[in-house]
Order: sequence, then structure tokens, then C-alpha cells
Amino acid sequence: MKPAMRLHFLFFCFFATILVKGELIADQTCRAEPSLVSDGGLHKEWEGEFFPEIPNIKYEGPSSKNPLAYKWYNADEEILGRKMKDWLRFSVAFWHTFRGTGADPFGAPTKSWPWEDGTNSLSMALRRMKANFEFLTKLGVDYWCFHDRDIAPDGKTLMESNANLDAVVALAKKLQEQTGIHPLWGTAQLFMHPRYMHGGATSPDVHVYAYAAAQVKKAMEVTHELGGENFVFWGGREGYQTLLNTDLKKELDHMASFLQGAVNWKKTIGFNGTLLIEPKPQEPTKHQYDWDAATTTGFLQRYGLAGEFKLNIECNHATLSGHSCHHELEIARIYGMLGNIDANTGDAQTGWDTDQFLVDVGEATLVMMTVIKNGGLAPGGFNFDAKLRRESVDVEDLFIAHISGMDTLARGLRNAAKLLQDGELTKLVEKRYETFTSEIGTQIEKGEISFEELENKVKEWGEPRLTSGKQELAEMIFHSYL
Ligand code: XLS
Ligand code: NI
Ligand code: NI
Repeated sequence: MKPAMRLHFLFFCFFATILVKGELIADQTCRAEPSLVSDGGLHKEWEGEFFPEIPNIKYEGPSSKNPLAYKWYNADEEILGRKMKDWLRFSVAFWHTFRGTGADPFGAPTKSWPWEDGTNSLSMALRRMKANFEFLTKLGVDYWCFHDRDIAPDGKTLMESNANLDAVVALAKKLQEQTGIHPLWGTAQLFMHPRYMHGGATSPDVHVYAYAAAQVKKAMEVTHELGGENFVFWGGREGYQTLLNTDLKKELDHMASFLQGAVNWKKTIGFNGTLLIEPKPQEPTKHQYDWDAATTTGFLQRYGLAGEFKLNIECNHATLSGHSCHHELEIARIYGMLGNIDANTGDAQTGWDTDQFLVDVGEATLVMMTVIKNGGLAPGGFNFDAKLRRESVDVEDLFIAHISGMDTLARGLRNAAKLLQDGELTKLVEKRYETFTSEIGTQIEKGEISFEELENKVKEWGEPRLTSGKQELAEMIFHSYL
């Protein structure tokens, strides 16, 4: 087993532990030691603040040494004629921030947040939702993202799960009205439950396909109910382990029918949000069908769905597919498919989805160059699909991690804006292609010239002159903006 597969086995094992049934199911290999689960009499209704030690996070500027302040993210400051908060549209991922436990393939959960009571009950789900809104408010972000099964416990039947979801959504809606915060996107979790072990849309069992459809139907409805701006499909189990037992064509056809069903349902319920597909090459399956931006775009075009979907590019998924995040973003942008960014980063020495907060200013500058060229991401934004390290166990770490990720992207935005405004790099690129501004170049781009005519040109011109790619100069220019 590759380390990547091993790691996630236990990660999902833990989640299955808490989510498969309504209450906590004891799979002792995956559970927290009882001593680590802080109870503190909190089975009662939670009273007071969840984060009493944390102030509302404010902008203090680059010279500030306060870990609970922004140094670069100044929400209302304008960059290139638009407020920073409108370029960035930050969102917190409920699953990492409120369901992340620190469990790994070799170890039990490490986090024992004071508001948790160690159960996956409905009352716990409601209390956790209140904590979520206090967190979002103190951080000063306008959006959150969720899977159906993170926010409400799975029931014994589909209808029971739906009823649990409705109860939590009713509370979330009330809290949204009080705060003005709403979902950047919602999604259906079609990867944790054992029924989805062969996939949802690509399961060989029609019963499972139907179950997945019913779950997506409900998740789309609650996303709509909460005013979500997008709906995401991440096909963690839509893929295969071996082609020897797989009808590849059938599975791809089924995946297309499933997505068409979602398009139809979106129209039926009047949901105007964007449908997004989040590419990832593998993990948990050996091969996921939405491998990368180019593969996913090709699939959507092949099935006539390209006009109905955009892409949610996750930086760590990009590196897993052997590309840079910048590459995936640029492919999505030039194909007119860039819809959202799952802002995280991987580890250069680790081969799986480590989901770390982005802290590399150079990387953030590249990301923001694409976002600016794209004219922004709205109705998408930046969702922090990122989690604390297993060893980070203080409540304030949740804030520090997000502040650091937000500041990194804000700094990237400032750098990218200057870089593009000054135009030095743009000029360098334009110069490389300037021969294509000639008459023949224009004819080639318009498809108006034959190979024979080009052959005649070569006879006239002789051997091409070698011109420098100027890579070192491009790198020098780029780095001078960081
Ligand atoms: C997992 C994915 C997942 C999606 C939402 O690797 O990033 O978290 O963003 O299902
Ligand atoms: Ni993601
Ligand atoms: Ni991921």
C-alpha cells in the first residue's frame, strides 16, 4: 500500500466512525482516547461564547507582530479598482475546521475542542453550527462551505438523514440572517459511507447510483435554501482500482448522465448557482476520472456538458496530478472554466493531499496573477480546504491558520497587481511571440495559409535565427515583486 492510501484509510475510518450512524459508533481503532475528549459538562446547551479569548480579527498592517491580526489583508482596501474582499471572497471549510480531528493512519484524534462532547448527535451538530458562525464572524469572512454529512449526522434511512439535515439547515439559516454570511458552496459527501465504496455515479450497482442521486438532490436543495452561490462535485470515489473489473465506457457514460441529472434538477428547483467539478487525480481511488483540469474539460465537452459546469481548482490536487497550481489555473482560465479555488498547498516531500494552509508568497502571487487575468472568481472564491497539523491543538491555532492563509493570498494579490500593472513580464512574453504579429503569423492564426505556402516561405527565409527564451530574466522580474 502506498503511504497515501494508508494515510487516508484511517482518516476515513475515523469519519466513518463518527458519521455512519446517527450516534458515535465505537470503532476503537479509530477513536480518541476518552481522556482526550473534553466533556466539561457541555452535554447541556452551550452558553456564552465559543471563542471568548479571541477578539474580532482586524487589519494592523505589515509591521504588526500580533498573531491575531491581518498584516496584508485589508478587506475594504481597493486593489485595481476592487475591494480586496471582493477579489478574494474567502470561505471557511466546515469539514476541516469543525470536523477535523487530527487523526492520521497511525494515530487517534488529537483535538478536543471545548464545545465538542464526543458524539455525532444532532444536538452536537447544532452547537457546532453556532461555533462555526462565531468563528466566521470573528475572522471577518463572508462565506462558508460544507458537505451535507459534515453538518448533520447520517440517519438510519435517507429520510432520517434528510430530516437531520433540515434541522441543522434551519439553524444555519437563522444564523446567516443574523450575520449576513452565506455558503460559497455546498456539496454532497459521496465518499465516506461504505455504500459508496465503488463510487456513487460510477457504481456498478444501480441502487447505489440512485442513492447518490437522491443525496445530491437534497444537498442541492439545502444549498439553494441557504443561498449558496455554487455547488461542487468532487468525485473521490468516481474512478477505478483496476481496469480488469471495470467497464470504463459505461462508468464515464453514467457519470455524464448523473451530471446531466444534476443540471436538470438545478433548473427544476430554480438554483442559479454555478455547478463546479473539482479535479483530483487519485486518492482515495487509484485513478479518479476528473484527473486534472484538461481531462475534466475534455470529458465535459465530449458529453456536451461544458456550458453547464466550471472547475474548482485545488492547489494540492494540482501538484498530485504532476502540475503546478498555476498550470491548472491557467488551463481552466484559458478554457473559460475557472470557477473557484480550493486554497491549500501540499508538501514537496509528501505524496498525498496534505491540505496545508498556503504560506508561500511566490505561489500566492502566481495564483493571483491568474485570478486578476480572469477578472476575479465571482460567484466563486477562495475556500480554505485546509486543515491544522495534527500537532496543532490550541483553539487559537484555528484562527492563526486562517489569518496566515488569508494574509498570504492578500500579499499575492498586492504583488500580482503591481506586476501586471507595470507590465514588464507581459512585455517579455509579448516579445517572444512578436513574429506572429507579422502578416504570415496572422494568416496562420486565422487558419488561412497552407503547408505548401509555408514551405515556400522557408525556401525564401532559410534557417531560423536562435532567439533566447529569457527564462532567467523572467524569473528575476517575477521575484523582484515578492
Ligand atoms: C478532497 C477534496 C474535498 C472537496 C469537497 O480531496 O478536496 O475536500 O473539496 O468534497
Ligand atoms: Ni477540495
Ligand atoms: Ni483535497
